[in-house]
Amino acid sequence: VNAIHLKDYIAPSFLVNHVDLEFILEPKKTIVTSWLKLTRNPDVGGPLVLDGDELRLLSIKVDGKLLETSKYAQDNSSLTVDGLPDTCVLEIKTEIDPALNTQLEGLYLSGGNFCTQCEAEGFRRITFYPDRPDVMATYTVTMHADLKSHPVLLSNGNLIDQGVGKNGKHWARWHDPFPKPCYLFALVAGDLACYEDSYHSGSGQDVALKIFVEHGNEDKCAYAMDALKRSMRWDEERFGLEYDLSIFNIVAVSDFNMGAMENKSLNIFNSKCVLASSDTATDLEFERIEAIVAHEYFHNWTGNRVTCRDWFQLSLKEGLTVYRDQEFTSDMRSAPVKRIQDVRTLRARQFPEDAGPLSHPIRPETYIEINNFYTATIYEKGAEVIRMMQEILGRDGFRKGVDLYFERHDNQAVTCEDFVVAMEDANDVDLKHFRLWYSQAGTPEVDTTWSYDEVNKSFTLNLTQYTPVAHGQEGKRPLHIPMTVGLVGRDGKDLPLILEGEEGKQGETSKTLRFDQEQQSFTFISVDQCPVPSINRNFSSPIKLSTTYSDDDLRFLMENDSDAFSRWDASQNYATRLVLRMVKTIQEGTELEYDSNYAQALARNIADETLDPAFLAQMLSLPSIDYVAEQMQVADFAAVDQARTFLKAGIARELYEQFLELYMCGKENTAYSPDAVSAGKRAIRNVALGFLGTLKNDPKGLDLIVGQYEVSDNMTDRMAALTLLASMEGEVGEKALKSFEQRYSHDTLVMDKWFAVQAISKIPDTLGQVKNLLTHPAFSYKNPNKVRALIGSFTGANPAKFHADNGEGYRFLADSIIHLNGINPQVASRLLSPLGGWRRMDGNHQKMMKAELQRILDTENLSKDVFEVASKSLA
Ligand code: B3K
Ligand code: ZN
Repeated sequence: VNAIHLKDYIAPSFLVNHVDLEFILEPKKTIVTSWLKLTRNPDVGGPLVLDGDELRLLSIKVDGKLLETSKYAQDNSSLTVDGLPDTCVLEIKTEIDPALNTQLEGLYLSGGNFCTQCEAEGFRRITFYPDRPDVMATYTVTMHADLKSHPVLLSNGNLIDQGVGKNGKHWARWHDPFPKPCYLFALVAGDLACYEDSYHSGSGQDVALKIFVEHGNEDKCAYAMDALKRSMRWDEERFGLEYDLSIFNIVAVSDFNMGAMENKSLNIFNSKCVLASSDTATDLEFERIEAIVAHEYFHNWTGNRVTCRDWFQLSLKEGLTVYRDQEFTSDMRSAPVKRIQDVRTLRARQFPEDAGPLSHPIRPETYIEINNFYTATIYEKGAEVIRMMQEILGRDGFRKGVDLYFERHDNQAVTCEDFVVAMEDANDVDLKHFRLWYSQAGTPEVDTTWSYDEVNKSFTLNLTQYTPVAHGQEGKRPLHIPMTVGLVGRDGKDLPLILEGEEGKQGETSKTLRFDQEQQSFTFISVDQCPVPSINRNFSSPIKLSTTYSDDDLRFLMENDSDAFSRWDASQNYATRLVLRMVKTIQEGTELEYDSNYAQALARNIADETLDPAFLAQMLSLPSIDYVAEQMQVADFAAVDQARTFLKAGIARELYEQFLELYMCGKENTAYSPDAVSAGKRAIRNVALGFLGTLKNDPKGLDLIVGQYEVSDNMTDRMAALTLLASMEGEVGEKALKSFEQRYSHDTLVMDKWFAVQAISKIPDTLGQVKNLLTHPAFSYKNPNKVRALIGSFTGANPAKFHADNGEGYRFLADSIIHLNGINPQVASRLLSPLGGWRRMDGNHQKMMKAELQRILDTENLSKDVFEVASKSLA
């Protein structure tokens, strides 16, 4: 198996100026003809090499003349043509079988409709082509299909012609005037309903907006449409970026490997990320739809107009676009709550990745299968790196850099380096040291100590940074870390900050320090009392912070920190500490003791009526089992689960009256609305219900849960209740699951929730239940959403069950991966990560996990995707 290396990059030998494509669409036999207008790249010699995968070559012509077979060579992944003139038109005819395409990459069928997914390397499964993002061409696409079964024909750009042909066929021709790499090509042909609206841009352009869905789903498009219009407005206002065509289409399909895809003017979405109604989607799903619609739309500039030179630069478009969608959501909803959610995700997904066998820098240097690199590191850490630049340059400086980036690179395929250079040039700063964030993997660990000098009234903060050796990368260097700090006085108010050496300056109450050496001390002067420092406010850098806070300090910050993020983080920190202490007690076999100080600090937050309910809901949500286990040398999921449940029940008992009141008072009689304020009210009520639900033998709590399940008029509340009920043994849980199944058996997306809620259940035989559900008529290995809902939820979101001592969880995951390898390698490979965590387990679990990884590696016909992740995990 060959690895690809960044250092081997060479520009393409031929450029494609224009592509004409013709499709005769039939499920089992589609004929694709392409006419490539080629020009030799003057800088690069060598033959024309086209990529191809599972294609049947029918013929090749050069400038209209059939090419003799001696003039070209074909193997199973490429077609090489030698001796071409410097400019010519190459005509290639191929045959493909969309109906057989279960990988869902290239041209495939979803519910009988043709659709495509080309990023990263799917276009080579449609026709022979230089399938690399630095080859950019304009496209004209003609599709022929059966009129009755496939009345809607879509591709990128504008519809320029259409007609009806013989034998019940029709055709349409689309032209995209913007040069693009082939990974942004898309085609859809099917029987779809259309939900329409329009957008009037700041400069006066009208854009027709259309969302295409399977018939019957028209009533679930309004929210996505509204999110699209708000995204378009926001990008104009925040970044001065307008849409550039008069039509923008979204198509929702049921079978899709990821969330969505930003194809030029024809975004294709997983239906899960489009369809929503109060009866079928939860608040979190509404929020996710809003974010993904925005993300794909924002790619029109960050990704499409300016794209990546090669796939090592993936974070150039993904990190930047995630940063942009995060900012959008903060503006639409609560900024502190969004920051907290994003940090939760980063800690849950990216930190473990960066500490494990698949650790890689945001700009990787090597890969075997690029699809394995659509990771939390590229996306979420990539966004953090962009955010740090914004922190360093300020909002205006950052905007200037973005403007210059577009001025220089519109319609180009560029590198991460080009982006950083634009930031430097626009602001006249040097980001040389900062660049290390692009090439160095691993999460920096920052240790802090501090001291207060009573006599001189000064406060000194000592910072030490260290990045652990990650897989394959030694010799870590100190990074340029923007560290935002504040000092909180006894009365809970921020003290003015004056750094030693900056005496003349007006004291701000939050300051971003430039921390760029292994060890550094920062002294603040004129500090008239001993404060509690608040460090890495708003999570100004993606690091692991270790502090010498006492429990009292943490409680103090939980109640007083003016930075909402740090206030929440103090709460997480404290709860984590308590659970870890209890884990130790469990492991030592002594009696668990409950510490009520934490609950009292929570109580004072509950009593604070100025707090936003959505924020309070975050304050009251304990750190996950995974997060706490991450903090242990040797992870013990069972003990963490037990300790966390004990703490939760203790808090529930102690704050019983408060939770009842939160639950009762938050009740609203207005109709459901998915907006952030209403969602926040539901969130806090459901958090309260969750605490009440931990109390065994409390009929009142159980009544509330059952009552909420039965009467709620929206999926958020119904699902919150069902989640609690599904973890209860016996009739009450079974009854609710049965009724939910009956109510929603017609709705495939809602059935995914039904699968997932059973997979994360705490009942004793969850795995047995999951295995039974594999034969449920609504389950299918061919549908990625189903696989993730049932198998992925059990193996990735039920750690205490997955790591069961008998190893059954591991065996089940390996069996699933081996089965899926032959159906859909991308989906199979993505399921693997829980097994890669074996280094953090005890010897017995390690042995079982490694054996399963080995069993996967011994499978015949292993895909590159699964091979890469499994072999790196075991190494
Ligand atoms: N760019 C796509 C992801 C493609 C994944 C290919 N395996 C969606 C996105 O990030 O917007
Ligand atoms: Zn993206």
